[in-house]
Amino acid sequence: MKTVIVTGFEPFGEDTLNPTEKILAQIPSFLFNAKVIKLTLPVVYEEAFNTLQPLIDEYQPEAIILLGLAGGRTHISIERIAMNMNHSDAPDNKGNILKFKKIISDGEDGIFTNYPLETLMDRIHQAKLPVVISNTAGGYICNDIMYRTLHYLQNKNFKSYAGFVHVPYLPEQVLTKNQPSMALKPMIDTVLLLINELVNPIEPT
Ligand code: PCA
Repeated sequence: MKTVIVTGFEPFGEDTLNPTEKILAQIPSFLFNAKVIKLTLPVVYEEAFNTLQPLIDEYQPEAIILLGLAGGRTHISIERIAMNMNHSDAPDNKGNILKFKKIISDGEDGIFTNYPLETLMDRIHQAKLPVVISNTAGGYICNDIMYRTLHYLQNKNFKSYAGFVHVPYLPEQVLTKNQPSMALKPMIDTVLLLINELVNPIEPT
């Protein structure tokens, strides 16, 4: 049976919940002929990837879908590229603040997701889901794990699809803040669609 790994993150910074944990709770453990491994990761540089890596080795999954919160964004966004740089004012959940710090000292500057973005975006928009492509995953933990994951797969010559999806705040997170939000349902629908498309790809018409 094919396997998909879907990861979310614990809350971080001033936010007491992370929508990605709620998404994971709603994704079945078997669907579309695939086993779905769900994992919540610590918001800590490098540790997030180190938690994921044994599962990549164990399952050599068909696809890896990394989810994170990007508070302030209006749309669900699929990240095109991870950069080889940790740089953020925000401390991680262990208090580390990293700036101007390469993730892998001899790694390439950037690594593109290997998702078939054009086909995926067609399917997503046919399903009327508000998803865009983003050209930056930021300089914090989400970019860190996306870069490390893609770099690891390349080094190991594993053929898994891997990419990162940022989601906006949930409505309950912006009750007193003037920030955009999105209901949980379209987030879940997007992840389900991604699982299906990546595990059972249909040739583009
Ligand atoms: N979002 C953060 C880290 C954890 C999360 O959900 C980010 O965008 O880097």
